[in-house]
Amino acid sequence: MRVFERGVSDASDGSGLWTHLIRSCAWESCITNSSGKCPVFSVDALMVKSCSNNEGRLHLMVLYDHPLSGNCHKIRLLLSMLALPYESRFTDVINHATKTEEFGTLNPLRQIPILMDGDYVVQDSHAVLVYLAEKYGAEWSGVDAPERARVMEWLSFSANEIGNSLQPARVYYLLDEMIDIERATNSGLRVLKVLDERLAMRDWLALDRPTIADLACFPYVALSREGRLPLDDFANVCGWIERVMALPGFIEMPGIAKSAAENYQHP
Ligand SMILES: N[C@@H](CCC(=O)N[C@@H](CS)C(=O)NCC(=O)O)C(=O)O
Repeated sequence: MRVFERGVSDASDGSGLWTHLIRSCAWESCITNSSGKCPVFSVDALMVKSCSNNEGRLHLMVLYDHPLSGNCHKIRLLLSMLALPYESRFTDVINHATKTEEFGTLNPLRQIPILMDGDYVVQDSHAVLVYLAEKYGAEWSGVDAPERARVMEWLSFSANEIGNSLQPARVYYLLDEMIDIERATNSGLRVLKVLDERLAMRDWLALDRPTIADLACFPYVALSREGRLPLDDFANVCGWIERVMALPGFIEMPGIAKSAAENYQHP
């Protein structure tokens, strides 16, 4: 699978469609045009990979997104791993772009990520992961009740335990947001211990294969150093981070780069 990042400006046909496609997707069936500059997609690839609504019309999914958001990165990872095209709509959450009345009609909690699949709007990173997996890649969410329940346990862990510890600890140090940092740090250490114990005997959190449970928990664990919670004492967690990073379609975000050893300390 290849991700084309270069030649984006050359590739725009004025509608912005190509730009979005190129920015957003990992395509298997791309070819390069004669100038060697801009990727050209075969009609077949577009038909296969584009999404259709209930009337069968083709459309591009829209992700309300911010590059520094770990919650948005969960969705970016799954979209990339499923090779689904989408438009990343920059939402300046740091400067309160979600606080408007208009945004409140999309998500009354005024948070990102939000996914629009045609007219259908899904808010909350975990709900979006479930939606995308059920619709486009069922093996990512569990194929029967016991599997799905196991995946849900870890989605819940991500929303509650990680969302109330590693995520706010990071925001405290990155954005000076006032929180009870002592409590977040202590909870964060407990979270990392639980994960490390879980991963002592297994490669993936929920099942014997990667699922949305791993993608949900991944970003804020991999970013935990930014919340001054280094991973030096959590060797199993470090091994799992490497396995997630090795998955086909894995994409980086600021603070989570394959090449940057300083992202986290390997013991
Ligand atoms: N439970 C939500 C949490 C989403 C969340 O915390 N989003 C942050 C950005 S990463 C946000 O929009 N914060 C703005 C705010 O809460 O006012 C999810 O998993 O999507």
